[in-house]
Amino acid sequence: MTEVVHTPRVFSGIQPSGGLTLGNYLGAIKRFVDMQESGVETLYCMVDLHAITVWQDPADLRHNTRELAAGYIAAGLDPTKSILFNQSQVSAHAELGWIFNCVARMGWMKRMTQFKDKAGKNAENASLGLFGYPALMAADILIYHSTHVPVGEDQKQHLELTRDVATKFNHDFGVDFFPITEPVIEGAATRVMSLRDGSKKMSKSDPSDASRINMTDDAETIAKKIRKAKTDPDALPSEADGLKERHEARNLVNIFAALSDQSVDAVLADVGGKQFSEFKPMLVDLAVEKLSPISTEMARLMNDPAEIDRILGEGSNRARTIANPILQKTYDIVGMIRS
Ligand code: AQP
Repeated sequence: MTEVVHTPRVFSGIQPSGGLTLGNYLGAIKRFVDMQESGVETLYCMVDLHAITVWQDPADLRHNTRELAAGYIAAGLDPTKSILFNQSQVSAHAELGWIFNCVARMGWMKRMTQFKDKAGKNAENASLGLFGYPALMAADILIYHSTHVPVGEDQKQHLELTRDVATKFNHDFGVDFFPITEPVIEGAATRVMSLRDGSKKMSKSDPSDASRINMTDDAETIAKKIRKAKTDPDALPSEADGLKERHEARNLVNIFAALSDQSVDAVLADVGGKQFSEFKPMLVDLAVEKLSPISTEMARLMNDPAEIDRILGEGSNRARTIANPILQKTYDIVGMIRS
């Protein structure tokens, strides 16, 4: 069998399951913009079908989907350069998701740490959708024959499963159809941690608002949250090695590095020896400088929800033109009659 060479194509998505956080911005959206600007074909999705794997109030879901779209655009994603759309408008995701439910194995799903974290102690009461989440995620990616997926560190295991699904499908049907996708996990902030607990990921669904910076927070709120962020009593080290056992300190330095587009080493060369009483105000100034224009633009865009819906509709049309032929070919490979 000759190996098919797939044209580079980037796909990624974020759940409209709450407001955007600094973790989503640094771990995902900022990287999305970099890839858009590199000139490769890029598709970015609001994964609303994933969001409903846990309960979402319908009015909140609509609002959060539009706000996420506004966040994408305000952060630099350009609907004329990237295809921006919401997942449920392109039914091929759900259709391929079903086929992948039949390819993926129960044992693979049971190993997913995100399911264990999100289902918690009451796994029996979790939705079937939450359990099967990674199969739909594999479909999101592979329905476009995507070759690269920029994500935060927490999605690494799901990306490995996507590769397993593609490999098994290709093997089971004796084809070289789906690409083996590369995760792109890069930058100083691939895992932004909670401001209240350096061992926990910053998350939009954390019950404590003080644990995260929301992309809609105003300057005063950002300043208050950073001032109150948990730290330790020591001065900052001059080298990254000195942050190894200092989770909270490392987190703030990583955030500083990512926001200022510097390496951690470069930041520490500058701030090594400073106390947090000096470093935190520097971080506040930087965060406000970088995030305020985004939140202001998000608010402006949210004043015109019809325009956001129009952009998502147009993006969905463009996404369907790529996805539908791949879905038809998949049905054909599987043996479904298409008359
Ligand atoms: N703390 C984080 N640091 C770096 N990257 C992060 N991402 C999320 N949190 C961080 C990245 O953002 C993208 C979208 O994530 P998602 O919304 O689809 O789901 P998630 O990873 O489960 O994010 P949240 O904020 O924790 O959402 P909830 O609370 O609803 O579960 C992914 O690329 C992710 O890596």
